[in-house]
Amino acid sequence: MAADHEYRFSFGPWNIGEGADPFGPEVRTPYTFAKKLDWFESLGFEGVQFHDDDVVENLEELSPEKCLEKAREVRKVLEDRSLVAEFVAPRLWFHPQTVDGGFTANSAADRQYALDRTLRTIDIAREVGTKAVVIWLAREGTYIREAKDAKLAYERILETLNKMLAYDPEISIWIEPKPNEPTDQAYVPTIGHAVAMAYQSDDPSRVGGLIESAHALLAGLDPADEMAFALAHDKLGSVHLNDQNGLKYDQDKSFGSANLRSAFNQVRVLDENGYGKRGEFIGLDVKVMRTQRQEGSVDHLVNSKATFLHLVEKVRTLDKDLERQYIEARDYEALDAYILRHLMGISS
Ligand code: 3MF
Ligand code: MG
Repeated sequence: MAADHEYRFSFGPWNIGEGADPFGPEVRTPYTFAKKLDWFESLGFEGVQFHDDDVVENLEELSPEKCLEKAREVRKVLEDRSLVAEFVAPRLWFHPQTVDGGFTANSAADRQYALDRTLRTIDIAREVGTKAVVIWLAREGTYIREAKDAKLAYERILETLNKMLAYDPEISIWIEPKPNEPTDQAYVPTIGHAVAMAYQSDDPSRVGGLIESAHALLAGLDPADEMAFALAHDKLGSVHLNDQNGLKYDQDKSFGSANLRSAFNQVRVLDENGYGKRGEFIGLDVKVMRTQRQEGSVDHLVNSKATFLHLVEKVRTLDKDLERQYIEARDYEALDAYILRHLMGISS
């Protein structure tokens, strides 16, 4: 198996969850943040992904100074354990003032709330020790298209990106595209949209994307090709590897669980293009099955990481000569069969 230390892994505290879904409550008891950090260490995950309120609980109730002090405390806790914050993302979908979205809300007061909270997230990111801010545009969309002016919405998103860039000359913004859920129709649904917005921004070099496998699948796109597109533009800040069984609710299944070949191709595009060599993380945005008992709360993380490393091995042990021969002969049937045999571990 490929060596762990060649890749840096990350996930967010929300990935150790209690199993609540829209039809039922929690089925496992929550673990403390400290216990979750124990797992980061013991399972070999160096990077911690945060929402702003994962770093500073109840941040709305604290003064800006107190909030930054708390963020510095978290940084110290991470440093003591040799962990690092990978990014911080403003949680712009929970608060009453984000019901109609943040940057694209029809209410000017709500848009101001979203901007203020995002700039505060940048302050938190700085204090907790990362220069990356992720923007998942959760409610920036509509349930019926007539509810918002879509062109104006894109202008407003761009305006926010520019305000963020101007606020702190050192931060990078990674847009995490998703085509739907919780809204029906979301703005910036694919990495192509995100990259276009990056080029349109005041500092394209500081705007990129974070690609989540399931989000690409929900858009009917191939996650590996989405990653290739971002890599071709040098705009792949991070990834959220997971899986998704068709066009359903956002499932966040373990990596490779629904489509092992798609997972193989994601690992292939990352590994063959040197992703990770500049410190980029292999992020996992996976959810354990609701049926899992308390003691199995992190099995999905263990399994996803192991699958990733096994697939790195599969990528590196592919017979390149054979692959080239099949491609030169335009014998894609033979190539197809060879890939399947290779994934199944059949040597002849
Ligand atoms: C939703 C997501 C989010 C983002 C997270 C970080 C809760 O489908 O994937 O997870 O990844 O907010 O930006
Ligand atoms: Mg995600």
